[in-house]
Amino acid sequence: MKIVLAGLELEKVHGNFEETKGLALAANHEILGEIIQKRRTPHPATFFGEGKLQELKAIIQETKAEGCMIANEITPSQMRTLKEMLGVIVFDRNDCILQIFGVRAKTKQAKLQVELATLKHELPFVIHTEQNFSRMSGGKNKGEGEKQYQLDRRKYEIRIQRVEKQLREMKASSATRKKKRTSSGLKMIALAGYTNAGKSTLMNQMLKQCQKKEEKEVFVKDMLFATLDTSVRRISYKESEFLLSDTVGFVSDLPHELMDAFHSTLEEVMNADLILQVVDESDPDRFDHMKVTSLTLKKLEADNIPMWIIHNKCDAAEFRKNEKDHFYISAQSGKGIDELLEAINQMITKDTIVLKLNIDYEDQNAMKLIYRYGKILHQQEFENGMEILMETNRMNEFRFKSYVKYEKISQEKKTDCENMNEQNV
Ligand SMILES: Nc1nc2c(ncn2[C@@H]2O[C@H](COP(=O)(O)OP(=O)(O)OP(=O)(O)O)[C@@H](O)[C@H]2O)c(=O)[nH]1
Ligand SMILES: [Mg+2]
Repeated sequence: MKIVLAGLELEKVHGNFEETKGLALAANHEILGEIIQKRRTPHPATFFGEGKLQELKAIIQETKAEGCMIANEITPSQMRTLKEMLGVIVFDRNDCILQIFGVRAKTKQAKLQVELATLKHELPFVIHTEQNFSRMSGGKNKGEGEKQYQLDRRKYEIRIQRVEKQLREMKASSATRKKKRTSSGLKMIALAGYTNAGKSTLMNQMLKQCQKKEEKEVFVKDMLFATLDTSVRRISYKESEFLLSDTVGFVSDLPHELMDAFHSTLEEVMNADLILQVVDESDPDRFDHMKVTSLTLKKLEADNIPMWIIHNKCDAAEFRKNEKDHFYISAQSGKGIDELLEAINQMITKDTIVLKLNIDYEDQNAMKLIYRYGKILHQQEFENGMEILMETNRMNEFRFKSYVKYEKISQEKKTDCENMNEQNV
């Protein structure tokens, strides 16, 4: 749609204007004109001040724009007033994000999540119209018009309930899948970060470097919100095996209806053992984007999960700085990925525990497991079986729970046991 982009620069800035322009373009709008007003607070009725509104109207007429996008978030009554005064389609930043998500959603779940967010976003506008109509008719006998508005609201409410039910059913089946993954005992590493930072490219590059050809690549494109679902892949690198998840990217002030609707998609991030925050190092606004990511993670209550910063697109950026838990890579060319994989391997393998196992001599299965996943520190033979002191990675603990009686030993005891071993030798 051909639009004029109009925004208020408030004390509390909603995103930045450049980012909003990016959103308008991502929703396939053509920006014919731009206008910004500085104001402490929005005008309660018309959002912009009187003079600016006249200016905006003139630009719309001059450029023959079909619509006006407001770079901020506006109330239902401001929306109605602006529509009447400007005589064109009016939508705000949240509508624009919903439009993008609407076009990008491919899977059934993503489509339903976007539909739910859109319905919930539009419902207050429908209610406002209904109330406004009721006020105008002075609450007398309900006319045809008012009945129609009531029917509209009812339609919204019924549809919301249906979509919520379908999503609940889908969530139940994805919970079973997730349970299976969790019971695999593997560490979950989640890619997170601003949209278009290169999360999906990084996932594909890690799969490529680990030669997991059977694992499907994920979709990559130079556009905002290319990914709207969560994909999880199993990656093996040296002694380590872990799960990597790629999910929807963040943008400032994501509409809360979208955050709610995408909650289950974002659960992989919320349940991760480690978050890799991908940052587009070539983007001058990357520091703002990092703040957005931190805020979003906080909203998801995922801000206490360990996080490494992955500075991506280093092929297109100039500076390079070395900081702890920071990595400098090019997901596209593969540069720096081996260092990242090595660090992950280190993190996973150093997480060891010591188990004391009592095993029957006949239990061949247990011995196979011990040789495959553990390192024997001490072994003592008794009449009915063996007592084995074994070191293994924490993620393998579950394998032994179901097969043999075990007892977890502290690190100090491990040292005792090593001494004991040395004496035995
Ligand atoms: N120059 C350069 N471009 C890259 C690099 N990594 C990714 N890109 C490009 O950046 C764009 C976005 O990449 P994606 O992997 O789709 O980004 P994303 O973070 O998954 O984006 P969303 O799914 O939209 O949130 C694509 O055009 C990639 O080719 C890199 O290391 N260098
Ligand atoms: Mg992506």
